[in-house]
Amino acid sequence: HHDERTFVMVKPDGVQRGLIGDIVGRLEDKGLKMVGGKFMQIDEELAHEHYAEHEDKPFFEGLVEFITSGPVFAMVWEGADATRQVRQMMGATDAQEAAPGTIRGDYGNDLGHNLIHGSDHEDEGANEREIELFFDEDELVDWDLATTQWVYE
Ligand code: YYY
Ligand code: MG
Repeated sequence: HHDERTFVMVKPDGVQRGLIGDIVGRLEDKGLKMVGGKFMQIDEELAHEHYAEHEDKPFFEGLVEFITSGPVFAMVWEGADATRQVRQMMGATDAQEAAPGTIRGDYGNDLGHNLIHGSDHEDEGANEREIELFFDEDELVDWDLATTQWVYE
């Protein structure tokens, strides 16, 4: 199946630094297919819901402040094993530790300002939950990407 969907977001630092195009380009180059995209501002309530798992962590307040500090580009991408593939392309959470060649490793140099969010592949159903939180069903586009037959056997 090439149809696993995952939630991806260019965070406010990535938007401010003009990296939307680069990040989208990397996912396109991988052969993944965008099926939804929304340039938007996250409010306090959505931030709390999205990062609910981190509610009790000491960095939570700063995380909410950062993610609501400017516009983000929220997306849904589709492909084989998409959630884990995107996580691999993102690199480690701390951009200082992320390997060169990953998005965080190539563009970031900080733990909090790490440019991109992707659903956690180790958290069962996180992808579907996050997609539902950010997108209505009618905002997702069912379409055939012409190159898919050349990306997958
Ligand atoms: O999924 P991922 O973004 O890689 O990391 P999470 O552990 O889910 O943490 C979410 C977010 O919180 C992370 O991208 C940066 C920030 N954060 C932080 O500021 N300080 C930490 N010690 C851990 C995470
Ligand atoms: Mg996470």
